[in-house]
Amino acid sequence: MHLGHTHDGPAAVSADARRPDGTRRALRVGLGGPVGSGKTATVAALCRALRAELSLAVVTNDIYTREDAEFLLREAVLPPERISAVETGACPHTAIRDDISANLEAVEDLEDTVGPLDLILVESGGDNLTATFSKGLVDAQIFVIDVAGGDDIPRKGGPGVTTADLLVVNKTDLAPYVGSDLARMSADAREQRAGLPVVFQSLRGGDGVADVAAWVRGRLAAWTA
Ligand SMILES: Nc1nc2c(ncn2[C@@H]2O[C@H](COP(=O)(O)OP(=O)(O)OP(=O)(O)O)[C@@H](O)[C@H]2O)c(=O)[nH]1
Ligand SMILES: [Mg+2]
Repeated sequence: MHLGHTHDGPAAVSADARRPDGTRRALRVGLGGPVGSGKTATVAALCRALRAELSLAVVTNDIYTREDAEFLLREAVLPPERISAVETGACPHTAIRDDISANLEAVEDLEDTVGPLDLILVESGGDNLTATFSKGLVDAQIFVIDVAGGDDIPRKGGPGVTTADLLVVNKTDLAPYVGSDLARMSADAREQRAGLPVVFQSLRGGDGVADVAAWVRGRLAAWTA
C-alpha cells in the first residue's frame, strides 16, 4: 500500500560493519512488535520475496521454544542451515536490547557457516510497544503492529511506533471485521513518525509485501554503497 518516504536514507556504516578479515558483514534487520502481530509471517514473506536475489538468513527469538524457527522450517522459506533459533528464557526485549550476546553469537555463526550473507533478519519474541533492538545487534529495525490490536495503537506511540526505521501495519484484511479505521491509523502513524515510512500490509491478500521488500533492498543498497 503506501510507503512513506524520506528518512530511510543511507545508514552510517557502523564501526563493526566489517569482519576481522576486512570483508563487509551482512546487513542485519530486526523485526519487533507485539505478540501475534505477524512478525514471523513477514519474515517468511520477505524470505520468499528476496531469496532468489540475495544470500539471506534468519534468527528467531522465542522465550521457551523454537516455535517460530520451526514454522519457517516447515514452510521451507530458506534451507534449514540458514534458520537459527535463540531461546531467550526471559523477556524478549532483554535478548535484543540488554544482553544481546546470544543473538550476536547466532548472527556471527550464520555468517561463518553459510556466509557470505547479504542480509540477516532477526525476529524478536513478541513483546510490547516499548521493545526496540540494540544498535549493537541490528542496523535497521522494522516494527510490526496489526489492525486487530486496535486502531489507536499508532496514536499511543512508544519507541517502536515512533522511531523504528519502518512501521508495518499488518492484517489490513481484518479491518472490516474488527472495526479498525485504516485512514485514522495512517494519519496517526504519520503524525507520530515525522516522515519515517509506514507500510500497510495484508499477508492474506499479499498487499504491501512488495513495499517492505523494496524498503529492505533500499537499506541494503545504502549498506553496500
Ligand atoms: N488475517 C491475517 N492474518 C495474519 C496476517 N499476518 C499474519 N497473520 C496470522 O496471525 C497469526 C500470528 O502471526 P505470526 O507471524 O506468528 O505473528 P508473530 O508476530 O510472529 O507472533 P509471535 O512471534 O508469537 O509474537 C498467524 O496465525 C498468522 O497466520 C495477515 O496479514 N492477515
Ligand atoms: Mg513470531
